[in-house]
Amino acid sequence: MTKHFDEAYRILAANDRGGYTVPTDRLYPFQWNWDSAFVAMGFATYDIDRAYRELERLVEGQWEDGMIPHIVFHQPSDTYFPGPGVWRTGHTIPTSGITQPPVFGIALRAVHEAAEKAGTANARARTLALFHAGLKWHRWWYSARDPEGTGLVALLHPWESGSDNSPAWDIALARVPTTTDTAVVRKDTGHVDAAMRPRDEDYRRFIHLVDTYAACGWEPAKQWEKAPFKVAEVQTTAILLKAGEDLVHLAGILGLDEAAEELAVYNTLTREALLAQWRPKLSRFVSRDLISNEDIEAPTHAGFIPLLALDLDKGMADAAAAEMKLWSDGMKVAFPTTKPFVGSFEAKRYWRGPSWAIINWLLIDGLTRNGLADMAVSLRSSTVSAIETEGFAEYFDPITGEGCGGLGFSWTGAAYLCLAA
Ligand code: 9WN
Repeated sequence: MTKHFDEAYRILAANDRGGYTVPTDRLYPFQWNWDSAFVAMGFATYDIDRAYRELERLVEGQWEDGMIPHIVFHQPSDTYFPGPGVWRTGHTIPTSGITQPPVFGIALRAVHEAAEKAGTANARARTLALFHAGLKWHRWWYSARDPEGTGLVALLHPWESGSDNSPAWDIALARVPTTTDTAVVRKDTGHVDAAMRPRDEDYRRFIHLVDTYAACGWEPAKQWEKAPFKVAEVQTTAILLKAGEDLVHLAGILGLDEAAEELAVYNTLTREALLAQWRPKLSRFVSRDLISNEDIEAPTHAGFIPLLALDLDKGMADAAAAEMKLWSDGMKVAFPTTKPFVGSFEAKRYWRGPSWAIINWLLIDGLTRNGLADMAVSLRSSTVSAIETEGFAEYFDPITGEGCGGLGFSWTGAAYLCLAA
């Protein structure tokens, strides 16, 4: 076991590029938003200063309007597509123009608590500065991505979900044209097996969206109006709510009553809206396609992420647990990101079936919150033993347990440090 802890420390050190961590060498050579939030929680288990630093460096890329972008291009690299020249966001620190799940507030609370416990000097001041960045970002989510005040936030690009080519987007993404103004010159398939990655057609649609929003000058209201892809998404909304709860908690500690009240209003609205996405006949939550105005019923892990932020009544919690068990039965490594053996399930392709340590981490917290301790324990041990057996892979084939995608992966290291402890 010590050997695996040492390996996790070694990976985080090797992926350090000066206060921020790349997800893995070459395949992802920049700072990614939600990766860094998970990584900060990993650092918080042994190096508080470095944990704060990870979040501080991420916030260097925050936009005036409050958005924290999904990638911050601190230094150039030619091993990734699409780079800053494709995004054309015109910021002093080059960034992408879209965002990613707001795990930031959850991470900030974890880092702050670790700092308090260790009696770290300056903790309060560092937390305070990051708290303001987090608050600004939550305001952005509600104004830019829920302009009608529904309580559910919408994604304008599948990459914003962090679950890029999940079957959840198949119908909505099929409406996006495959034409692009930008040449699509993929680099990912030079690093990992193309059979594990999104298809070329998906990439053309991803880049069509980037071109569309760049033509809007990255202005949120214009993008909202022109977006050919608009999904009110339950995974992101649940993460936003949990992060919102954690920021309220921090506001209490920091004596910021007005901020606490403002966040609590958002949280109440979102809690009700998220609960309304529960579908008893599916025993899970569903996202909504805001263009067709239909539920997205594709069976993906995202339907269970709301457990992270809601206290379900026993009937709902038991139903969700029974459904999760059905998906996990017979799997070597839970939890599959798509229900096994439905038509869209692919055990090795990105987000269409594989198990990811960070998704398991969110599910474990959700199961624990909802009194499903046995399932939480077994998911935790399945995750830890997958890493110990296969190494710190980006994700795992749920059927064979094989480690896939990039290796020496930062968030898998962070997940190990937090889950195996
Ligand atoms: C696009 C870095 C990121 C993760 C995402 C994962 C993958 C990027 C890509 O890698 O996405 O953002 O190029 O495939 O899907 O969740 O943050 O690890």
